[in-house]
Amino acid sequence: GSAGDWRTRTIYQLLTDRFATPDGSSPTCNTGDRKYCGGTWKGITTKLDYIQGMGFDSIWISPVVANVEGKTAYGEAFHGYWTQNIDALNPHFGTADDLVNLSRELHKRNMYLMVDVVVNHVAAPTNPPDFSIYTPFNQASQFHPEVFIQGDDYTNNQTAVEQGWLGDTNLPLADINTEDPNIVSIYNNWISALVKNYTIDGIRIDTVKHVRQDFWPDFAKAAGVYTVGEVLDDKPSYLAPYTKVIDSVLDYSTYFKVFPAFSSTSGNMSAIADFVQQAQGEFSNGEFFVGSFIENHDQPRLQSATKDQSLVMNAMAWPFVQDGIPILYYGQEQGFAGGNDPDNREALWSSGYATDKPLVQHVKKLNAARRAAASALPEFYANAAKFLVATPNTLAVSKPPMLALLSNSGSGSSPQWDVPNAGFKANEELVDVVGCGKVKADGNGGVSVKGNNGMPQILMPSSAAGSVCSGS
Ligand code: ABC
Ligand code: CA
Repeated sequence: GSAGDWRTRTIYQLLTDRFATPDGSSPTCNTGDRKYCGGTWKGITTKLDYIQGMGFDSIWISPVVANVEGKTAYGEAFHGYWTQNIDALNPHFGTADDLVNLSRELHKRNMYLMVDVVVNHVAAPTNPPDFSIYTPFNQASQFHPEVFIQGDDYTNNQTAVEQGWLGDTNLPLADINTEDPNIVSIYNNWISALVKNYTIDGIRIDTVKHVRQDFWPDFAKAAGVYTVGEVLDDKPSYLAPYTKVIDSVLDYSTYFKVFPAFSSTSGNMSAIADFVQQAQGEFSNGEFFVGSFIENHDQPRLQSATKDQSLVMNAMAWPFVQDGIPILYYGQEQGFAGGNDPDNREALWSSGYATDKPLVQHVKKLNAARRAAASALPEFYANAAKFLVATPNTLAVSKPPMLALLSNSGSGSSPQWDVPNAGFKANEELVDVVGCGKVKADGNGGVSVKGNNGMPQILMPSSAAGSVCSGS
């Protein structure tokens, strides 16, 4: 799929090792052990109903290539980011047939497959690395010299960020010489074949800021599908240039405002508006193709910071009411609360894949709301979100026909949103697709709403809400 094809989609991010076992068993998985727990591509294939049932039409899976084996200083390579051989698949996740089959089963359901890819480095269980173990890069000359990226390099030495090594002396991530034209062409051929062999619809690219920017356009072209890159930084101005060399980026700059805004009742929500507006101005397609998220496998889960369900429900609504492509990290819907890596990588089978939980139902509504909005008004995806109210404790985000009313004032509170020019028709009947209550626009198409128990509201004309509130 192209970036345009992905814009109408919503993504469920999962860690292949932690999502589902092939036989439906539920082995013990202690995240602290950092070991393979038994999830596979076949396991994912058997659980597509669960994902689709929440309204997602795309999944993002862990890197698929063969990783270093055995126990390293940081455990086993269950997450898939410790490449050893780019020409072989990770046998812990299944066979080539299993991956082809997953892709095929997704496509039968009109779902998309996004695969995570790493080109920046390989992982070295020993220091110095034994370069002969890697395929196809098996010579020291194909790597940058071993110099680790240091703390302030991140802010003042971009060359070090690109040519220095990630990891540490316990487990170096040997940095590939992506300046070498032969290596560039090997990678371009590799990504092109990978996408074709497994009919991949989009790629999530790891460590994008650690490779020179002008490496990326040809790589993205060789992939030929939507490319969304991980540039782990909190400044829109740092992310912006990368939106010009690949389709888009994971929206880390907004994330760094969204997470604290909803982590406590004293968070600052107006900071979200400031950063989103900056990104709308500076990114090459505004915020339209960014991957928008609240959690991922590198960051602590929201419920490690707050257990207040109204804050959690407000935060979860955010990716669904803005311009980018919503991404939900598996397990958030089950209330998982792990902190930093590796605690945030729980096995989903421990939840029993229950679908009657409030957060599962919430996600289902959010997906349905987005779809209803777009079917009522096809320009929905192309209309840039506007902030009609932005205070430390309230936001009103307009993305017609949706008006999202978010707050972080917490359970038990009654947030108030006064939105004089909300853009509705005079006296129009509106429905809040989260709580399914009714609201009436005033004579100028504005609304004045008092919230209940700190919950978010997503207003739409009743005529646009379709069956979102008539179902379960
Ligand atoms: C392992 C252990 C960890 C242990 C670590 C030392 O080693 O599991 O417990 O703490 C993979 C695995 C990890 C593993 C690493 C290293 O490999 O998943 O479990 O950690 O062996 C991507 C992936 C990530 C993956 C890799 C490596 C890269 O999403 O899952 O990790 O393939 C940097 C990279 C970023 C990378 C991230 C983990 O490290 O840039 O691509 N993620 C600053 C820097 C960032 C840096 C970040 C964390 O610190 O600027 O570049 O990310 O080190 C904001 C600032 C940011 C700042 C953040 C923290 O604060 O704007 O700049 O980020 O305000
Ligand atoms: Ca590099």
